[in-house]
Amino acid sequence: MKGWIIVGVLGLLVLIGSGVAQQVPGQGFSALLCELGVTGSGTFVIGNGQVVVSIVDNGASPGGIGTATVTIEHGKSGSTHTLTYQDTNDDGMLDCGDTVLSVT
Ligand SMILES: [Ca+2]
Repeated sequence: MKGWIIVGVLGLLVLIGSGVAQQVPGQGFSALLCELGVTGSGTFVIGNGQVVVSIVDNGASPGGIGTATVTIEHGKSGSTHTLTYQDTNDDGMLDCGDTVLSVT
């Protein structure tokens, strides 16, 4: 079961890393926050370190709109994206339960 989650996360990250972030639904990224266990800023290693996701959360007013910088590294390549989110669960930071509005 855990393996399938990792495969799904890797698939999504490959999509993002391919430069088609604008086409990745925010909904997919919202699910990714839960799968990675994101709470604010942090670094998350997926698999055996094939993919490393670094998040710098700029915070949000509780219930408001926030932004975070997301860097995805896979092998020797990497990409940086700006994520805009609605702090749906009113805790002032990016975590599972928030709605990702856009990823650029
Ligand atoms: Ca939140």
